[in-house]
Parts: sequence; C-alpha cells; structure tokens
Amino acid sequence: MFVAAKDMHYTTADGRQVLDGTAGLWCCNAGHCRPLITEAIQKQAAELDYAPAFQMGHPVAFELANRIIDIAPKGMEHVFYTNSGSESVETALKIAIAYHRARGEGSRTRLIGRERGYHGVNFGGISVGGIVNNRKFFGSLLAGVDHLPHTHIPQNAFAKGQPEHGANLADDLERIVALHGADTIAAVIVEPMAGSTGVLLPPKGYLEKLRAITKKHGILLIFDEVITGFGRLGSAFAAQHFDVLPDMMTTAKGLTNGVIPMGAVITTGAVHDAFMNGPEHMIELFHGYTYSGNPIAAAAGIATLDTYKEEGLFERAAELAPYWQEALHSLKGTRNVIDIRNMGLIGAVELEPIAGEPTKRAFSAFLKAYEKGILIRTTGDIIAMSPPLIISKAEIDRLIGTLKEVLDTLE
Ligand code: PXG
Repeated sequence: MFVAAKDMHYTTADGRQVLDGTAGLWCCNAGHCRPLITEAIQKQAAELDYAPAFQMGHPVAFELANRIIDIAPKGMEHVFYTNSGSESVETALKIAIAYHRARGEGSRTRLIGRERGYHGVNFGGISVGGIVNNRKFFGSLLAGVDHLPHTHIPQNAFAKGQPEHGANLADDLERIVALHGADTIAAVIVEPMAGSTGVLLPPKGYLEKLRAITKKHGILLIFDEVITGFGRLGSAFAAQHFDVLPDMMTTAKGLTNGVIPMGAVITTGAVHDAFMNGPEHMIELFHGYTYSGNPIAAAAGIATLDTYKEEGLFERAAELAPYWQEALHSLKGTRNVIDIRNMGLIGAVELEPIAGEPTKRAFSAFLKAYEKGILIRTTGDIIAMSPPLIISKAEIDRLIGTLKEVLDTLE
C-alpha cells in the first residue's frame, strides 16, 4: 500500500521508501507530486472547474491542444480529448471507420490489430488487442477484426535496442488484404513498441513496412502511443523516434503525468478535414465524453508539458538510454534470465518460467523487490521497468543492482 510519493519514490503505509521503477503504471514520466502540476490543478480548480465539452469550450483545452501539436510529429494537426487510453483507442477506431464513410468509402469497416497487442479494456480495444485473458471472458467482441502476428521472435534474444530480425512480419498485412480486399479495411492499430505484454520491440524496418503497405492500400495506420508517448523512448512520441508518421496516435498516461485521467487522439489534418464538409450547424462526429477536455485535466496537461520542457526530460531520457541499456544488459548471465530487451527508458528482463507454474517466478521477484525497496512490474514471467525520466544514474544502479540481488536469491 502506498500512502505518499515524491519524485522518484513512493512511501509505503509502514513508512518505507520504495524506488519507482515503473513510473506508476508507465505514466508518471516526470516523477511524483511535481510542484508545477500540483499548483496548476489547485489554481484551475478554483477558477473554472468545468465547462461543457459539447457546443461550449474553454481556452485551457485549446491551449493544451496547441501545446500537444507543437511537440507532435509534423503532419499531426488536431486533438480529440478522452479520459483514458482505452477511450483514446475506441475514439481512434471510430474515427477511422467514420473517416472512410465520410469520404464515400463506407465499406471500409474492418480493423486490424496484432497478437500480444494491448489497447485497453473496452470492447474495441480488446477486439483489436491480442491478449487471450482480456478477450475470452467477454463474448464475441467486435466483428470484422483480424490480427497481425506479434514481433517477438527468438532470433532477437538479448538484442540491444531495436532488433534486426522480423521486418517481414509486417508482410502478413498483404495476406489479410488479399483475403478480405483492401476496400473492406479501415485501419491497422499497433503499439509502435508493445509495452504491457512484456516490451516487444519493432524489428528494424517493420514499422516502415507497415506504413508502406497501409498507404498503398488506403488503410489508416494508428499508433497506440499510450505508453510510448511523452518521452519514454527519448522523443516526444515513438513516431518521431522511428521516423514513421501514422494517421492517428492514441495517447493518455504521460499526458498529465498520470495525475488526472486524460487521453488524447492526435490526427493528421487529412483525417480531421474529411469530417469538415457539412453545414456549420451540424455535428461532424457523433462522439465525445462529458469530461473531454476537462479544465482541471487540461491545466494538469499544460503543467506536465511545461515540466517536461523546462527540465528537458525527453532529451534526458535519450541521454540516459545508453547507460540504462548497459545496466540492464549487465543482468545477462544472471540465474533464470533468458532474454533482456530495452529501448529508451524501457527495459524487460524475461525469466525462464518454473515448469508447470508460469508467472510464479516473476511474481516472487516482484514481491521480493518490493521488500527490498524497488517497484518493478511483471507480466507473465517478464519483468518490465519504465522509471520516471528524472531517474539518476545512481538510481539506475540501485534499481538494477537490487534486481540482481533479488534474481540471485530466487528459486
Ligand atoms: N493502450 C496502451 C498501449 C496501453 O498500454 C491502454 C491503451 C489503456 O489505457 P487506460 O488508460 O485505459 O488504462 C494502455 C494501458 C501494465 C498496464 O501492467 C498497462 C496499461 C494499463 C494497466 C496496466 O502493463 N496500459
């Protein structure tokens, strides 16, 4: 149980300090309880607490949208607010289908996701997502969804940064196009780097191929940047890190440093403009939330972007990435470690599962790590880490050093 947090540390109910190796749930990129954000929320709550998101507006939401576009890849021009990553995904999928219809291609309704993808927990997201337990309990899901194969292949074990093998996995999209016809497919959605299912990296050339094939067939490409957005890979967005421009990006988490629920779908001008051809009094897109662009969330967003900028945190993540990489890979050879993966300030250490008891070894590591004062995250038998971008080299040493001690004592 956590009762307080400051910068790189949580305080537990029994008064211990725990080093945050996960930025909460991949979201507190600037660390905890940062003053600019706290003050902005307090001030905004006292000034304009709420303004309707339908028909009405308020300047803070527009200011934040402009600030997001300032740091987004060139070509990204518009922002649609949501309240979470899951809502961003639903919104982007709906925009994709409605976009084609608005342009007279209403037959384009199919959505393509990827195995081991995570796109939140609403119906669209679990349908395009590729996690069996998030899908199998919930009926027939969305119709008209296909999946690309995931990109996690054994040849890439212990690769540092972006792996060499597997760009050809993107070619599977051609198979799906041949099966259904391009004119039935609205969009492909992928995480540029899959976080939740254990840090699965895109092989060199893979995203470029996906972009080329989607473009060739008039299919929209959506990058789910809920984890990779806001500095995690050392650029504002993964789209910049990989230099591949999608048609839409879904974001949340780091947008407000995790402090207040808020998400945003960022689109190109072309996607936005397709909806802007009706009469002035008509609604362009029948979609939106009560809390879209909530003033307090928007104020938190601006203060978060200010903090990232003033402290140069995206650049800092890029600068620290090589140190982080070497620290992580120093765990190679540690008992039960069968793979290590990294990119930006993200890392994964995969453990050999205990025979017949999958997930148990990593979960024991999680518990022991917590006892020893570090917070890590596990998914299956994979340990995932994504510290706040304010982490110091000494704290990286402590995080990885403590993890090594934990792994050495595990069964
Ligand atoms: N897309 C991606 C890529 C995500 O990582 C979502 C969408 C959904 O966001 P919301 O805000 O609706 O949770 C996510 C969320 C984990 C973990 O343990 C990861 C997420 C959420 C909870 C746990 O890795 N990612």
